[in-house]
Amino acid sequence: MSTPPHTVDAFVEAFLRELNVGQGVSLARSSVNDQALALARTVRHHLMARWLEAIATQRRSPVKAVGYLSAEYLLGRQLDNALLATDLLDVVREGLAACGLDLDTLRDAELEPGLGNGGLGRLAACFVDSLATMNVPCIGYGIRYEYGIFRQTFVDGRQVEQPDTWLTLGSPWEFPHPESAQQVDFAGYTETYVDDDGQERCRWVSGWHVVGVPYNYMVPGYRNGRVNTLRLWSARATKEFDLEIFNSGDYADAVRARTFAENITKVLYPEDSTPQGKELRLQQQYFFVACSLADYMFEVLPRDFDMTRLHERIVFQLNDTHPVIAVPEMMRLLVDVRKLSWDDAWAVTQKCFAYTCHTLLPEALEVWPVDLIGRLLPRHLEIIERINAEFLAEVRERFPGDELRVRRMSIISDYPERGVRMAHLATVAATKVNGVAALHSELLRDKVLPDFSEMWPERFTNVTNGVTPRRFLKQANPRLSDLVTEAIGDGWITDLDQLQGLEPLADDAEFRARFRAVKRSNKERLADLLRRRDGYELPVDSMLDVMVKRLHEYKRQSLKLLHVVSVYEQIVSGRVDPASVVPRTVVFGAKAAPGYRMAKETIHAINCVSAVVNDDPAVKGVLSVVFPSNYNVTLAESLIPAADLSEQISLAGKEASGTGNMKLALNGALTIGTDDGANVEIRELVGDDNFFLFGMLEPEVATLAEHYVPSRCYEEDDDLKRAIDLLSSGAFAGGDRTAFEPLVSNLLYEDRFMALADYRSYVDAQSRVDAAYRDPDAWARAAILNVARCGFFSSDRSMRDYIDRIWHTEPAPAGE
Ligand code: 26V
Repeated sequence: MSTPPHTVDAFVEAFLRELNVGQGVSLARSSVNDQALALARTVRHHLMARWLEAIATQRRSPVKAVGYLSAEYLLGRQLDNALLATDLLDVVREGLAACGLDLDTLRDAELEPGLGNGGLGRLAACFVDSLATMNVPCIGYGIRYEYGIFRQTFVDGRQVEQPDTWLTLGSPWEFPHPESAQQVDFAGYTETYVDDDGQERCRWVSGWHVVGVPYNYMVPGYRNGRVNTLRLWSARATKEFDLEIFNSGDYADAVRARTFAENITKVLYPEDSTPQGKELRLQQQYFFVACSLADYMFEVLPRDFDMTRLHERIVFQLNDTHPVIAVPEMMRLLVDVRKLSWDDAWAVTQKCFAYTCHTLLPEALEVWPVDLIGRLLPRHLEIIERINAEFLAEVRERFPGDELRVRRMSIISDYPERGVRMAHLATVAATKVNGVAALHSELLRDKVLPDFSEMWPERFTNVTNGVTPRRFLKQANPRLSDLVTEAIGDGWITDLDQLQGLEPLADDAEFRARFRAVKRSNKERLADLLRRRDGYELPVDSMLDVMVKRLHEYKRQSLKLLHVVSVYEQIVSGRVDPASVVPRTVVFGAKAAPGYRMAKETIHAINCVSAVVNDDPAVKGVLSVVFPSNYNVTLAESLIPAADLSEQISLAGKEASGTGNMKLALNGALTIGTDDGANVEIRELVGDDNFFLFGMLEPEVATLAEHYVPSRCYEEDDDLKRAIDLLSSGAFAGGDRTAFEPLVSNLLYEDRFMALADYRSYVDAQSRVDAAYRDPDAWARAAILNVARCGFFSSDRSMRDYIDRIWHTEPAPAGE
């Protein structure tokens, strides 16, 4: 198979053929969806030959690969990415125009695969992009959810969730491979038996099983001819299972059985950070991990591969605790199936896994009830118990007589119920454990897993997150990309440190003017979109102040809202002359977990404030608040390039890293932020003068936590008091004084994340922002320096760090 020619004529011919033969319609009678599907199929032909080559090479070559295990991949739209990787954009635009079609219309027809909740899933997508671009062999393993993250709508300002039916019109980017299906067992019991050579062994007699069908996605490297694979598993009922029940005559039961099996990959859990301990979630985790390990160990590797050398061929990266059940699964495959001794199997297993932790919130660490694991995965529970027994023996040997420590470190907790602490299991099994930003890795070592880091200090490391410059600069911000490329060439696309070459241009008045023109035109593009999409009128002359991320109390959208209410209150009360205020448009984008009450109350409050503020002539042209619904990767790609100010205002010590902070800074937004997550490194790199720091530092937070009384902040700060009083007055709720009661009481009497404690420092920092924005030239200079100094935050650099410090893999040019 060869790659088709890069010419307009060849494209048009191939596109029309896809439309006629693939979709079965003529151009004249085709719908936009027909056209979009045919276009996707035409483009993917350009990647196909390379892909097949890479897959064949992977099987032949002895080069070590990365198996990225992640329950989430937040991919975003595929078409643009494929056009970029294949350098087909101009050919396609021209070819479509020749057919009387518009590329942008077809682009908009694509529904993004939203197979993730937020940062963690998007990070996985950035990482596989970088590995392909860096020519590193990697298979991304995950779950093909039939329904991804819910579509958010607002009804009377409140969030209402709609199912995400991304597959209904067909997904041209996936390739099912039913012939490579894997069987996955559940439940039943274990028994011992004596095998052929007289050895007593254990086996698992399962209660029921399903099959996993892989769907392959192409992960193209940037113009390097490499295409890696993302393999997402979908659950089906087994044929035998079906047949048995069909034969017994109970047709309805047979159909029900099928639904039961297919439920496993039906829907992405929209919770991020508070695990619910739901059985189906554990089924999902085991399902995809069992499929993935069997796939690599028994399908990708030769059948007779010597498993004591497995670590020479693969390292599985555990993206948070979600795939950690892979550890006992690998032990089961090696000991029960491949008949290795326990010690040999454990020696290999310990070399095959590395673990990334993505949180600092204790409630986000998964603990599965022992009863549940015992019921669903009885063999795995036995294996976990043995791993734990041997591990605790090691702890007792190292720290004799320290039984408190033994209890703290145990993989199995006793309280509040017997549970398997997945983070402990991961840490015990992994070669390396990493946090996702410098501060986070430090806190992970010293506060979350201190006993472990004392025992194995060399096991702990940091890899600061990164984002792919292909999607988040080149693709999302073509105007800035062109300006940058004109100035320093296009090497930055795969070597983001080259952005440093822009530094001198920050002092060039003409370059600054052009930079400002780019920002403005990005705002106009966003204004067009929000007008069509949400009916908002975005004032393109004002400062665009952007807070986009999941809704969480620790991220403190409520603090941003208090600032908005303060500014509004000062103007309407006449204490501040609107003519003296720097015009701002505040943009929120956030989904709340459907069961997270306070998060949903916050959304409601933001929408209510927005409605009143936007409608009040007293602040017209000075303050507006927009909250487009359904923030997702596609919307991010339009919002981020237009932003002037990036809000990164989590309570210090709570945001593991953040990656939106990196995307915004890279696109020339200045950050107002706390000393938290990757903000710390952003500020170090861009410099204090080009970053608005505020708020308590992490150690201060820890100290204040011992005696924090939020209502005192309210009593002692007039502006804060006025803002909260206005919120409670009913002014934003048609006179209803109870509308925001839960939110306001929470702030006044609980405030777990200390929004009120940081209020004064935050609004003061916002005044510094206003002052800086008044000087457009100085602002542009600072924004350019942000771009120039953010090369470090490329996910290519993150991948380098993983390779050097954790995986020890090598690039392997495709086809070799
Ligand atoms: C937890 C759970 C719990 C059960 C249901 C589904 C689910 C899904 C995800 C999670 C983990 C949330 C952890 C997470 O997303 N952390 C974020 O990771 C980003 C990438 O490292 C990082 O930038 C953010 O700071 C961090 O909050």
